[in-house]
Amino acid sequence: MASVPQTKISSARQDLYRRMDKHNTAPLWEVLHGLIPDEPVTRCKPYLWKYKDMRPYITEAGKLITAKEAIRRVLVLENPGMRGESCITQSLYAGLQLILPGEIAPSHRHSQSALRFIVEGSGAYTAVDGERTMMAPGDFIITPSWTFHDHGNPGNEPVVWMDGLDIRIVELFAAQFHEVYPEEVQPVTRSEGAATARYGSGLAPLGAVAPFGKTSPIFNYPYARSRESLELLSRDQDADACHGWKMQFTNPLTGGHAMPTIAAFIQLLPAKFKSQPYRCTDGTIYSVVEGGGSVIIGNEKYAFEPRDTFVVPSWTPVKFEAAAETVLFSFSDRPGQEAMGLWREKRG
Ligand code: GTQ
Repeated sequence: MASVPQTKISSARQDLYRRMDKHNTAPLWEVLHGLIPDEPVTRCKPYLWKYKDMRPYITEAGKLITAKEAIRRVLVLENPGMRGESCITQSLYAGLQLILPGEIAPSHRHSQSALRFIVEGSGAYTAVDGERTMMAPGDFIITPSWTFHDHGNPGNEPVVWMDGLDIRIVELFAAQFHEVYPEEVQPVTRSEGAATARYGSGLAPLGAVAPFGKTSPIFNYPYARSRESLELLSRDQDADACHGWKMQFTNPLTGGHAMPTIAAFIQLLPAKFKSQPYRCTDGTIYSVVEGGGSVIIGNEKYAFEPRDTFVVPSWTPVKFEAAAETVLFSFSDRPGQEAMGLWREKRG
């Protein structure tokens, strides 16, 4: 081979590529490094959406379109590195949904799983598979895959929550299904609190069959309980240098993550806390619940306050500086990575 001149090789290669190309065939060696990079590569960029910038757009959208017409009146939080793709990380979707007093967001179901994290207002409900739950700020609510769900606001104030969906994960597998319920609102078949009573107090009915398959049978994890758990945890053990006091929402029937595709967390950072740098392979979306401070994501520094949303891309170092005692909610695609043996983290 050494005797064949470089230019000749190169034009012979080009000629081979052209002929193969007609048969939908391509040379791996031209793309190998891009396909198998040394470390995570993603178009996902760090970003922080200030709620005080978002709130006027949400209000204006509320005047221009009804929940009924929109089906879901949501402002999609688009990652600046992936504009137009309706995603906040490569695998996850996030948006801010508004429901005004008297409105209904009609019932449907889809194979994508959804979470709701309530950002502002109370008096609205979400219904899942025949049971309604009222929403209050800080509540973490799950809509399991393929369960009919509708939202309604019989109260007297606007309610806004962050939606998190595994849209890109389901799309990757081309396993998307969607169906509209024949009526606007599904009938209520169980009393409010039934799911929590059956599964959410360390009990389960004898012979319980998981009502939502791989998803937690509890679909509302109220903030009052999460906050109290953080508070009590913080009294008995030292804060973790990277996370403060951090807990994951679990499925009481398995002890694992509450959803099969999305992990959700809540953490408490003490006032004046400066975290050690941390990175992990699950790009993570945060919603600020209480407190304030700043976060350094890679080379970007953002000040945050309650109701802001920010995104930390995969394998990007994150550092927190809490000015006041701070509570952060977050979610990521960790369960899928763990199931496939891919998840990694690095401290320091
Ligand atoms: O509430 O069912 O943000 O189906 C996107 C798609 C919310 C919902 C979104 C949805 C929903």
